[in-house]
Amino acid sequence: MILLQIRLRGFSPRCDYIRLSTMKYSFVVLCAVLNAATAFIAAGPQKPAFASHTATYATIEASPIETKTKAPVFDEVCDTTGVTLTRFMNEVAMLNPELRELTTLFGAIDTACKAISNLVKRSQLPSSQTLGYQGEVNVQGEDQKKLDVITNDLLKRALRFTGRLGVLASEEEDEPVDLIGQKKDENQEIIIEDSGKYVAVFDPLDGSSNVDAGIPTGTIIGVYEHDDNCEIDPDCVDDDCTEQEAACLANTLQPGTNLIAAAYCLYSSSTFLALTLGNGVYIFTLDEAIGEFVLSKPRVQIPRSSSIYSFNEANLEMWDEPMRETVLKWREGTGKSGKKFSSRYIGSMVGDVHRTLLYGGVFGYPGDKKNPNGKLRLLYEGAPMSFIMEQAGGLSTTGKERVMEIKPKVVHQRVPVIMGSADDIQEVIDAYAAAESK
Ligand code: AHM
Ligand code: MG
Repeated sequence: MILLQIRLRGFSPRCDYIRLSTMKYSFVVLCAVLNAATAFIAAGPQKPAFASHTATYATIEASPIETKTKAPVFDEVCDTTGVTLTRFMNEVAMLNPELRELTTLFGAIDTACKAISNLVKRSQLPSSQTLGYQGEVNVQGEDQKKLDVITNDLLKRALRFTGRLGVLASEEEDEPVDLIGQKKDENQEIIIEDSGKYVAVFDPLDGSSNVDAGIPTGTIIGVYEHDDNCEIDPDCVDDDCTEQEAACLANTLQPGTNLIAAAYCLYSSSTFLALTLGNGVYIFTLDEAIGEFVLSKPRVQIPRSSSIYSFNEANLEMWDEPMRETVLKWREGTGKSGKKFSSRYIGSMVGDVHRTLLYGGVFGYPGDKKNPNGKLRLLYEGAPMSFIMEQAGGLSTTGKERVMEIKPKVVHQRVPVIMGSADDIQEVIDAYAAAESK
């Protein structure tokens, strides 16, 4: 009986979202029995290896997190087509008219993620010639992969043609791109509306050093409100221009607490799109047969504690003392939970965070002696992923402060990031606080 319940919740997220309190109770029971029977036959008498993880994620309990928007509830998730991303966004827009224009933006994100997924998948074919280095170095001194450049262009185009964006900043662009300014010259075809513009920040292909080996990679996107002060007059000269450009730049330098949406796409065994609009985290899976992202894990909740950590442990000797001590305790099983932790590290933030959201645990790239601010970028890696993590009931910290509250000073600013299960991250925060008070 216990086995049946675990399987029911863990392996059938489509059906477990249906609320038992609705009048569709009998339909739910039918779904439950069918799921349980199928899972039981498939699993045989053995206890499933990940039973403890699958039993705790994607639950439907009310989340204690702060909500910014109203979230739609779907009663017929068990039907054949499921809830597509397009339908989800339409329902969000009906409930939150102020987010109506976001639907268009997410239409573009939907298309871009599908196109990038296709590119990444095809990159392994000898005829594609998209693997390897571009021969260029980006502003951060990193060698750009061909796919970094291609996916950056792809995402930029997809977003700019929505007409809903004023400025965008990307890991692969030296400076934020002012779409309004560009409209006046080489890109006449861009339609920019006078109101409702957004600022998008993104990392088009995070973890691209993995891509040649076919290891999971991802796209990270954050969306802020656009400040209308950022209109660049095409006739401006010298200081006048600099001033206007500075106003535009300020649009991208907002703390994570100002984010109105964040999303990531994970290119792995399936293509996933996870998003938050400030009211829970929803994960969609690409159904390639119909070419649609279908809601597969509504209102994901990260387990409160776990026994998995995900760091580049080769840097452990150089980490901040509190971080190093906490991880050493987790290794030995002498931390707060008394559990002996296991290590899982892909080296692709999106993949590592996705697993952390579902199984629980801690993902981090802490500061160290050589790089006190770690490696990850605040604007388009740290802040959007922290928004998603917090909306799933987790925490995200530098050790000393909440990542979401840091206001970036420059576009490519780095930040130490330690995020994951609330109890485990609290242990890290406590260790930093104890070290500080010594
Ligand atoms: P990138 O944006 O240049 O791809 O770098 C970010 C990636 C993250 O996805 C990952 O967490 C980290 O770099 C891995 O770094 P390392 O190879 O030092 O472990
Ligand atoms: Mg990156």
